[in-house]
Amino acid sequence: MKLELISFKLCPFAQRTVILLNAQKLDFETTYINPMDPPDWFKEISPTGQVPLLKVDDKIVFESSVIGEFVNDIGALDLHPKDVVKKANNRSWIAFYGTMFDDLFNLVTGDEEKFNTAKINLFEKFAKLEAIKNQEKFFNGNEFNMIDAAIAPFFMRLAWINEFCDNALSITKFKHLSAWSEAVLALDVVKNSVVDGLDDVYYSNIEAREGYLSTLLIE
Ligand SMILES: N[C@@H](CCC(=O)N[C@@H](CS)C(=O)NCC(=O)O)C(=O)O
Repeated sequence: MKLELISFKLCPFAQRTVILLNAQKLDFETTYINPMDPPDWFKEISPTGQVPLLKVDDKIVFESSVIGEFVNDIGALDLHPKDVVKKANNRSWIAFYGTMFDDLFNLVTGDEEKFNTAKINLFEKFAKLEAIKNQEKFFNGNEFNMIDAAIAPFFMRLAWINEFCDNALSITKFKHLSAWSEAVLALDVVKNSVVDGLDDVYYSNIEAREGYLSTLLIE
């Protein structure tokens, strides 16, 4: 089975796929495109115009959460809990993260009003996650699972924003969430899921968006 990931270096959803492919030690090729200015061949094969897209031989799988399930199906490890209720619950929270990525986008691109609204929305969601997160290292215990991989790109961007913008979105008051983020970001499979220097690119992206967040940059 030949796997080709169509990706964009800054895309958190594509990063999810990289984490899972690497966690499963699966071989794959990567083709980078700019989804804001996509080549014609991409428009022809992508139903949504979005990355990530996984080519499996000549078939297309799209939507990062579905790609994640597929990678789990073909991988040697089952990165979901065995218990079907826990598994469904994990998938529900993975769907919940989707709106957090929307809030993050609004935080990076929005004016002060949009920034403040997005921050309130996001912190309400953090409180909900904090309330259900246990003392365990990862969401389900000591093992890194799909539910951790799906939020890893979010934690990475949040950590960058806090580093670049004087802790503008500090989550230290959420003890479980903070510890979970640290544990996830410490993993090699997460660290190695982005190209070198992506933090600098992210910094430049915040600057270039000229939103309220860009006024909080400290370097
Ligand atoms: N729900 C999609 C979201 C993917 C997504 O938003 N990708 C962005 C790049 S990070 C994209 O391709 N944007 C181009 C567009 O929407 O036209 C997934 O999880 O795969």
